[in-house]
Amino acid sequence: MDYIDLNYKPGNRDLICEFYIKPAEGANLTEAINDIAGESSIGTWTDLSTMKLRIIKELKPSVFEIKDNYIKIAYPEELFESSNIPEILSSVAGNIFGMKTLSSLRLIDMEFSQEILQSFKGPKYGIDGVRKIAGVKERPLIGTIVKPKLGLNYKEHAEVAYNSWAGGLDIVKDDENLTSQKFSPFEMRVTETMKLLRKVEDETGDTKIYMPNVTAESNEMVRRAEFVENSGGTHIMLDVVTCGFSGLQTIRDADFNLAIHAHRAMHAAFTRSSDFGISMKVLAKLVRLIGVDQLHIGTAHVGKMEGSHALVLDIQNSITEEMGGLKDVFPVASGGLHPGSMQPLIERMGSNIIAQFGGGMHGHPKGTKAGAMAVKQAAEGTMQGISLLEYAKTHKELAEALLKWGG
Ligand code: CAP
Ligand code: MG
Repeated sequence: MDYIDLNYKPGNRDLICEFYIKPAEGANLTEAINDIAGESSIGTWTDLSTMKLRIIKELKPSVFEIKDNYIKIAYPEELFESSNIPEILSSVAGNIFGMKTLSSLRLIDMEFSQEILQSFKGPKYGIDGVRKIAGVKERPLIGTIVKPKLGLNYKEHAEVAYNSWAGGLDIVKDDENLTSQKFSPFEMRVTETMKLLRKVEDETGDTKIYMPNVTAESNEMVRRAEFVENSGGTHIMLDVVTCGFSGLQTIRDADFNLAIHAHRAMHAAFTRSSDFGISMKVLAKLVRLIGVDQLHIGTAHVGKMEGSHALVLDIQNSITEEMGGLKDVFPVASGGLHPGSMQPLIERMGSNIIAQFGGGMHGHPKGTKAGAMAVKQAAEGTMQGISLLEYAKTHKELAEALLKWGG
């Protein structure tokens, strides 16, 4: 069947997908394009005696744009169960990646139809809502990840968190692979850490945020989120790729009074390759649609993870620009950051971000609290437009950090 119709004008009842496609040896582009459009909708490898004109008329997608190896396909929304991300992805990001007629296929962008957009809750808080919880208007929110990633018992964990908040940080989060291991059972860690959070709030008068990692089987995630809410928490974090879109939607639809911090561990298994995969931008739009309030998007090449400045800004736009009336999502920069990274980071990503420092804080020569002070000082200096070297002349913790990691 031929799905190419360059005169088709998509409307708001179409789900639009943009693909990068390269035909395999011996296959031509038109054949490969039609294979994708068919396999991701109503077709298969041969014609069907059971096909009906009605199905072709109502459900056939249109390949309406072909520019070199980039194509856009408009899928009628009736093809999908609008509130079901797993089904939508099983269509437009399913079998097609395995087809022999392709040597490359990347799903690089997705625009949702009106009905699909209206089928999801989207972020509950968004950037403004998280800033309101934190009581921070302008500057970046500054946070840390308790390190080492694994192994601290729950009391040691809580103590590292206390020192991080006492040194001036807004946020402490669990690492992506810390959940409820024997050395740090979830409820005991949350209880102890929340106790010290309240202590440091009393001592400083500042609002502090703890993001426990609830990643687990879906029912267990609901139970853990409920425990955090009952413990007076304001946030949870979860690993959206490893816990899956259904798990995320179960938590979002439970509608806890908890902002959701989305870690993206494992994303690079399919976002990074230039041959086959799904872009981080598509992943970002999907989790915004389902409803997260904060999302890791990279450090625009300032830190340790791949992801160019242009790529990260494109993702940052896709989670903050208008999208069907959904709230925006707080961009999170994390990975290999230290106080000396603050200036280039804000120059590249702006100050409406959450910046997280793990090793680049707990590795400070004078320890965690000094590391937190150095991060806070770096943020203050940067927001005042003062160079970090200059600001370090009167802020020794920052000076010690710059000496160790540079600026
Ligand atoms: C950072 C981190 C984060 C990564 C995630 C880690 O620690 O906690 O998980 O930043 O990467 O485990 O590496 P460091 P991304 O500050 O010590 O590097 O944000 O790109 O998803
Ligand atoms: Mg981590």
